[in-house]
Amino acid sequence: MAVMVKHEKLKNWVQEVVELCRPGSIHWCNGTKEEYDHLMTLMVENGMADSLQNRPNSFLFRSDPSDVARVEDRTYISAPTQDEAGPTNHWIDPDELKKTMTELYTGCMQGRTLYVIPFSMGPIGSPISKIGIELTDSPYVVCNMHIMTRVGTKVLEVLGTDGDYIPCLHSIGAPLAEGQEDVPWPCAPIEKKYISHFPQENLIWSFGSGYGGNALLGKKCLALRIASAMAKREGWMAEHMLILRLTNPEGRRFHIAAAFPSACGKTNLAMLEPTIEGWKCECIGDDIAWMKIGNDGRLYAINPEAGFFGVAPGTSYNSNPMAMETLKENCIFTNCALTDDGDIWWEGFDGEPPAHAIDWKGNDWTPDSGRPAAHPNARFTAPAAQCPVICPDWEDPKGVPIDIFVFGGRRAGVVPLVNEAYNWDHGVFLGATAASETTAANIGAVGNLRRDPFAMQPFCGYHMGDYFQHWFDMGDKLGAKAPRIFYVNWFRKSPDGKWLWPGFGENSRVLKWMCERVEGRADAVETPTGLFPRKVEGKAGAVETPIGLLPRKEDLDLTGLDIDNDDVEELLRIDTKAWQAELPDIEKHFDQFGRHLPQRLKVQLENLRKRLK
Ligand code: OXD
Ligand code: MN
Repeated sequence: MAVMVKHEKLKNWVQEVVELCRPGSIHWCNGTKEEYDHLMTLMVENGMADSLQNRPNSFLFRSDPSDVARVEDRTYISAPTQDEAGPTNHWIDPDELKKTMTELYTGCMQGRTLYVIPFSMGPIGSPISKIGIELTDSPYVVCNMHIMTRVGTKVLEVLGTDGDYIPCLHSIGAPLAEGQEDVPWPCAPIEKKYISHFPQENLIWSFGSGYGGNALLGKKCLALRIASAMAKREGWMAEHMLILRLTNPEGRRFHIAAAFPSACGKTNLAMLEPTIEGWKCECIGDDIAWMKIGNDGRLYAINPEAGFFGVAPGTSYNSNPMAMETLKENCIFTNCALTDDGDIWWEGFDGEPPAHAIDWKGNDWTPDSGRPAAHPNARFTAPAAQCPVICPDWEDPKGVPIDIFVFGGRRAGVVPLVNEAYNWDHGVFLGATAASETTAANIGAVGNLRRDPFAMQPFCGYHMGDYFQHWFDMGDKLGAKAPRIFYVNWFRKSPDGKWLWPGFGENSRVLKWMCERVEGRADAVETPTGLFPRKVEGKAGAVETPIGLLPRKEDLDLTGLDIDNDDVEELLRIDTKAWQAELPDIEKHFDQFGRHLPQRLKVQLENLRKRLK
């Protein structure tokens, strides 16, 4: 053991896991480049990874075809009672789940190395940060954790002899018998996969999958599911949100935190290049925000991660040039295609498709193959510090003050380009009723509409009804200093299936309207009058509609944008009948929360019903 460990509890836990999982050896990770290079060399030699000849210090992995995404059906919030986990989470009694998983863990690391990864979510030593220790038998996980979190001996120093940490146990669930040949991506079959959370104990047990969201336990498991439960107990917020800073031509800064479901463009928005004159955007994070109320009463956010684990297909110099620049070197690619000149490729990449490639399953591929070369949920893992538009304050331990919350999802119809909530309670209603078409980020059907409240449906570590109440409680504490709340839909289509809004950098036009609404704060309406449409004066105008405040065409800066007038009208049109048709579904959605549904959400639903009459 090269590292001196003075923390008795940690040493004992590692010893217990060694006795249970019986690894061939133990490695305490120090987080150095040498460690990363050594493990990558090992994986390339063992045939688990390809070293990319045309991308410096970058590697391509192909997963087992069954292990390509998060497995929500096998993900558990094992609170003491099912009522505490709520209707949106899978639940198994903690004792029963531990018994089942202990059997699975028994001897599961045979023939493999157990890696001990000390990591910090958030800058090491920041008052908002948390320390985790992941024990894993996957060197792929170690290398990804090097990029996605702050790994190293420094973390153990901060922990000292008795500091708090979140224990995260992970195994790919594929012991290697003596002499048995390994496979490039060992994992367990689906029925043996368990991604388990014990929020009462701040404990994570993951078994059987090597895929990022199931295996890099700092991310979804710690920074969202366990952290959301801690945040509820301790009075802060852990959200599935990107964080960005927009600076207007006068130099005023606005900080925006936006929640969209997985694979709905958070990374693209976080690295936005504004198309409007004089506006600048800087990225602070692309997936998770931890927020606490500061001494001045405002809400401060940090990005607990250190890298981006983004969806590769669709990423290009056209859709996200800053991501493409970030990916130039030092990256890990998973389930992308390999070109003949030793680089990666995916659907939606710039330029012509290669004439020949090796697809994500390792087979020959040509554009005529009739199947995608990269898996739709192929991913890149990239150091955030490499992003050309990373904000200089992205690692500021005290965080950045949030001015605006944005919710949204992927909806081909009904939901307009943007609307503003009338007030905090209405904003919580918008978040609580958010709906989106499902994507390839989870194993399951793609394109089905589902309610995904606050984009947290797969990530909330306790009862979603209580989570809604937590939002109200935070709003009450923040009072007049609470961020303003907006809802967007970049994905509206015409009846013939054409995107109505160009998206990407052009989304800056919508963000500009939001910032101007915030600047004109004194003129904002507090409660709907029911007399609509009524112009609300402010720096940027808005009209009251049954669903919220909408910009008129003239309120949006569309200078230089080639867009049909009819399309803009359609993007801002409220179809009262279509909205009335949403009501029964919202009611059904709310009903599942039973006595946990805050009364204030019922009031909001009734208000919407009245406004739609
Ligand atoms: C992610 C996800 O990986 O949300 O960020 O699935
Ligand atoms: Mn995510």
